[in-house]
Amino acid sequence: MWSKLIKPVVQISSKFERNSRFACSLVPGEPEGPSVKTPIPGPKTKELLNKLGSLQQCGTVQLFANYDKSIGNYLVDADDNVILDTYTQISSLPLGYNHPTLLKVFNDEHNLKSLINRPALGVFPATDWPKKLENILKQVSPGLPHITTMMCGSCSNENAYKNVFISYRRSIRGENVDFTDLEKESCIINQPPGSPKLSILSFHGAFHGRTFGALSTTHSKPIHKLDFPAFDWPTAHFPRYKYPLEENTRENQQEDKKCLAEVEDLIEKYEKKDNPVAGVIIEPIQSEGGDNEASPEFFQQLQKICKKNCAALILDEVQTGGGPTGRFWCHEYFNLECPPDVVTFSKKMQMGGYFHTAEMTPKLPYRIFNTWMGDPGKLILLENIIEIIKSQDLLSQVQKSGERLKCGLHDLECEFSDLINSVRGRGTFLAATATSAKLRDDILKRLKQKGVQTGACGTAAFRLRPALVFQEHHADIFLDKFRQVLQEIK
Ligand code: PSZ
Repeated sequence: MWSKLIKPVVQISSKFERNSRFACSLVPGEPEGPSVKTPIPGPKTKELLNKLGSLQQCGTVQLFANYDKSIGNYLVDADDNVILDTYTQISSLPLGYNHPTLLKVFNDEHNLKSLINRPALGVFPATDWPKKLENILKQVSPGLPHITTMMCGSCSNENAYKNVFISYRRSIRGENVDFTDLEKESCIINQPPGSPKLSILSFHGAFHGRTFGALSTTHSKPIHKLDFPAFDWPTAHFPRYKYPLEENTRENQQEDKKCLAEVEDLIEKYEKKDNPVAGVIIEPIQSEGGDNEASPEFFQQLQKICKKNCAALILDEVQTGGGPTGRFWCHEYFNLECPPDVVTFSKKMQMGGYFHTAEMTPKLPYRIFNTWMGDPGKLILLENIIEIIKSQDLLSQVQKSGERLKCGLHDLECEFSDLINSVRGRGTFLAATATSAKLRDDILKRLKQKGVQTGACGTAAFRLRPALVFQEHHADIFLDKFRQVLQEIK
């Protein structure tokens, strides 16, 4: 549906494609490549780390950025190091830094006023809000008619679960049956029947956020979860494939079957425990957990299991959504027989939220609600981002750059098979596994010193999450630096 909307406008000529050093950038003003002047973190970043450290825990800060100087695919740090950014703010920056169109968006007075008069959207939306939802978000909907806007990815999943529980309980209670007095009294003190025992099934290795409900479905690292009470909700195994996929089809199909059988078993077990599964949440590519893929057939079967058991299927497209896989939504690759019940988004979409079926819409107001419920300023940015994705045919660009990157990574995994393996992913949403966690960390550190920012995921994997304006010549720079690093380590 989405792909039909796109008309190629910007074509890089084949001459440029062949000699990518001279290729023109989609974001004007980009440097020719990275340049590193100091060790990273450099002296200015260290000074700032000291200052920030006196105010808060800042052990996760890698560097301080100069967002005035950063441009396109290049992040400039406090020490003026120019870094090719293939990680883009944890995959949340669709057009790179300081895109000329986005820089001008708030010169428009109406847009500026939408930005500074931030409404409580559930109560006082602006006159143009329905039109904006229709023209911007509905336009990219994966076939789902209703939209709930939210703040971040965790908050979108969290509210999607509540939405799923509301509709599950309605289906049990009956369409127009009112709440009982006992329900109203018991929910206030967290007791059934008002606060019922219901569960969301999720997968080992999943990441769905850090807020309280979402955290019970996050299973990627102990550091996210230690010390926090959690729901007794079922956790199934996500397929773990052998690579290369083409050479391990039978084994990987067996893996799908095993994981799907476990989902069915858990649904039955939790039904018997009086904690029925109202919904199943899954990432199209498990991201934080190590960029683990599952086949279209796996997702098709999972949808069937959900339908059979009256559990809603929630696809978490927070990290995969907005184009990095080469389709606007990653689950477009899965040929599902109908859209999932809920699709959650954030990151590249700038604002959080979820698309859902009409049946999923609560009958009563004020059940899914908070102060801001999104941000019109972010939707204005998204409007412009979507325009650029279409006019510059960025989904095709992602596919082309992704192919270049993946081919190059395959070459490197052959040449350095003692160091890296299991190259995988779609579009530029790519990853590979290092032979140990220590080696992976070393690779990322060395890449940084050569002016390339990448990300880690899972126990020993690293991932690429460039912007949609990442082109073939950027891929060549990345592959060249990566090759140098592997050569040094070998
Ligand atoms: O450590 C962290 O908190 C990180 S590192 C990457 C993320 C979080 N990703 C966020 C994320 C996600 O990848 C998926 C698939 N679902 C939900 C979330 C949560 O989004 P935020 O961080 O916006 O709450």
